[in-house]
Amino acid sequence: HTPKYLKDYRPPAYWIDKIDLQFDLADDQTIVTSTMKIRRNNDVSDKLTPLVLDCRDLDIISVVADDMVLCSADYELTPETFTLPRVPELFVLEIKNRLVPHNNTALEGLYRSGRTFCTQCEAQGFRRITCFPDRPDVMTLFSCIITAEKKKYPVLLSNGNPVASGDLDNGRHYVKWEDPFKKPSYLFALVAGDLSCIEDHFTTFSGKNITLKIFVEHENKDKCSHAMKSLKESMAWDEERFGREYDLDLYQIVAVNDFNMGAMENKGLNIFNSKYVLAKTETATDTDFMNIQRVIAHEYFHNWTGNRITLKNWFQLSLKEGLTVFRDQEFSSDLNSRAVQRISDVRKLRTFQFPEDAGSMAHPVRPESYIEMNNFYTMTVYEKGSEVIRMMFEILGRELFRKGMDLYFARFDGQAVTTEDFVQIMEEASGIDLSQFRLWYSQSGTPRIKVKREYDSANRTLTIHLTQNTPPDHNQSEKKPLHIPVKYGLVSLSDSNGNSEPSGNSEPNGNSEPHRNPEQNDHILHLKEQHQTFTFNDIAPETRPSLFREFSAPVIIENDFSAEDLAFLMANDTDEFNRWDAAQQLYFMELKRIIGLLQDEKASNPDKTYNDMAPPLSEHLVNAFRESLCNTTLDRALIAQTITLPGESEIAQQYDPIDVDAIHRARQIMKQTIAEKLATELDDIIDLCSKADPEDLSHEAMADRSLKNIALSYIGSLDSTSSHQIIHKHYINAMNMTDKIGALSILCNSTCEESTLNQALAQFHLMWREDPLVLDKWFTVQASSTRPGTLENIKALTCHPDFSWRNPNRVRSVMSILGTGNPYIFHRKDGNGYAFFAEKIIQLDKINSQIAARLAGAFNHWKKYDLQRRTLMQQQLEIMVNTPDLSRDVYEIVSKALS
Ligand code: B3K
Ligand code: ZN
Repeated sequence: HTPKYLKDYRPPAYWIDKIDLQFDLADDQTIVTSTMKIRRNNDVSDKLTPLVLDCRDLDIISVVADDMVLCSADYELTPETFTLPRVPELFVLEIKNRLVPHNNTALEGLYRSGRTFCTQCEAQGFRRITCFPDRPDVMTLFSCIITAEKKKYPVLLSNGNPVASGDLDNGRHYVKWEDPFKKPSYLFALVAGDLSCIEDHFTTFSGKNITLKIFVEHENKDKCSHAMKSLKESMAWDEERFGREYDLDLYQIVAVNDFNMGAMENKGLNIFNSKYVLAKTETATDTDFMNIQRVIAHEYFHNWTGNRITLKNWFQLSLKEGLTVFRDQEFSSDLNSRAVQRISDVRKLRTFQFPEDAGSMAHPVRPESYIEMNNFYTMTVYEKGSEVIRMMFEILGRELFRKGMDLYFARFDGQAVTTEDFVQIMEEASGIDLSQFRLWYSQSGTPRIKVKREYDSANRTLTIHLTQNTPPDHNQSEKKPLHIPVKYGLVSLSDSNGNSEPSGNSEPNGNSEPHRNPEQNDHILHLKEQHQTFTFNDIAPETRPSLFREFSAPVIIENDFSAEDLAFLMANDTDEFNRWDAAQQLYFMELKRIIGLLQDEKASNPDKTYNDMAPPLSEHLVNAFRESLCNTTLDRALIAQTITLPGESEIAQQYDPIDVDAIHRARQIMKQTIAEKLATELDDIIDLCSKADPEDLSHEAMADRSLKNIALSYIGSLDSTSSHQIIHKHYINAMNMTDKIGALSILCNSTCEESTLNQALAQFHLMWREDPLVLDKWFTVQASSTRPGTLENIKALTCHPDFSWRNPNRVRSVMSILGTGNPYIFHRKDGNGYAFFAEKIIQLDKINSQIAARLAGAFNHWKKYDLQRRTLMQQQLEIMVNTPDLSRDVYEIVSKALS
């Protein structure tokens, strides 16, 4: 399990100009024949340089080099390499090997999902199919002949265009595919099965007619229209916003049930987790609909950012992922609500990426080493990577950023490049110096920004002191100051549009006037030093700065705001994101106060449990909450976001050590008090928002449902039969999945009678047991419950006849929820959560090490807990790391957690 380093990167010794693949598929085995045109890379190799191809556990049948049959003594085969010691400068190599796809439970390479054959090659799955230089900088022309029994596998797909097809003997048939674009092996794909096809068309801006096809199991034919609509929206948006046109005549999407991640952008043949394709209002929630739109777009956008321009090596992963996430976030913002999109993206970043950046797996956006590449498809590479692109967008401004993107596509089309190439092109297009900005790619950790205000009433000046600090970690023991764009406004009652220019300041500490480039976006402070001071002239008293508008940088902001300041910003800031954020800060402030009171009470009465304590909530908080709830002029989707309290994991980040039980109790007290004090207001909102047509997917209808369901969750938090009855009634009357699962999930977290809950769960199961995606939800609501007995129920769920360790969605529906979504249960003080979890990781590792490694990340923050929990987690980590034959995937996560 030795690491690979970025500093060791060398160009490939040989190029593969062309590969012709043939797959002979059968139920028991698949024979793969690969014919490669190989050319020495004379820049780095000579005739003594051996040809080393990657492979993984391949069963080789024959090898022919330039028509010469080789015997096994002519080549060297290890579990991971195939080597020919001496080869000519130019030659043809044919390798035949045997695969057993139905035994491939790793779901990487060629495998079966139900009765369908499919592939997953990113990052390094192609080497499980055939011997090849399986690295993204080797770009090759692919052709692929697939043969299979016609009755069982009528649909045979690969990348590019079908160029020939026909019947063969024994009821078999074939299709030949050719991809006109050179691509790295990770973008290869093959699908064979008995699938339904939904077809549509898109006319590009140059008038080209593209055929769009979505392939699904026959029973899902009625669940594809939203995915198709999203695809067309994506194609139109990429033309409009980035000038990008689709480049093949055919765009195919296949939905499969067994898939390790969300989807895969294979050239011309995307393969999707069915979760991100299939939807109708009876079976999918509003969130599912939004996610489908986003993921369809994301994979489509990869055609330019990822496929046409690809990666020089895997350390550059964020070049395609960060950029493509930025593009999909912008797409969702343009099509839906920008503010709601930003809030949900920032919530995701704060809940998952910030802790990652502070834990044992912390790594820069461009990592410097990896043991298993699959472990680096992280929140940091994706979400922080997108924030880094977003900051460049803010620093350059919309027009120069677009100019930079145009130049990027023109300069690097057809090449494998680096994040450095991207930054350089942005500099070239804009003339803006990004040398300090580059640190965002190489330095890990979340910067903390301290804000201090000073108002001079005699001179009417407002001075803001900003200090940045990134805590040291195993990547860098000393962190340099970053170039941080601080988008801002000044909010006062007299000037409510919140725009004012900072004046220069000539503080003796050497801080200088904020750099102003006429081409740069207005209203951005450029924080570049560790300390910097910005002074604003002619400022009315009672003016509050609104900083980091739209969350202009991925940082932790430590304000000096009082509760009054926050309430003021909540009411008056023109930046919708910052209004929401002010509410969140206010909740945090109150939660911290209550947690403190709980801990104090416990310290003086160690026998008492938190459940017996109920310190009262501050009046100002209830008032601020009421104001938000009853604001009739606001978008209801924004109200829903504003009245959603920070989650337990987000609160936990503010503590070291983390007091899981106090956090849980404080949040519960807050919900219950609000539910009691604002009962009438909540009821009114629920009524008002219950009028939407259950089939309506407009922003307004979705907004109403989200607000209604949040409001219901407050009611459901109360310990009264009448409130449980209200939720139960909503469950019974729900006319779509959003409302159905919304109510069921509230019931699962309430103190309602066991029998009421069990009856509802049984009814739901009976209704939906044939639909795997809906059944996942049934597992999830139970695994998310904080009722006593949940851990025991989770154990029972993993033995349920409908549970399977081989299906990633099902595993996630229970285990990921326990490990990352239900801290109160996972961190049970007796350590049973940890022991169960580790035991299952070890078992799962044998089946699917990628998913097992994801789960193992739940232990990454063990050092942040109290001594008892820390010790218990450490024990489990040690059991795991000492398990014989542990996969590279789990080994990397667990060993890094322990070090
Ligand atoms: N590029 C794929 C992710 C591949 C993950 C490999 N372990 C999906 C995406 O980001 O679009
Ligand atoms: Zn992606």
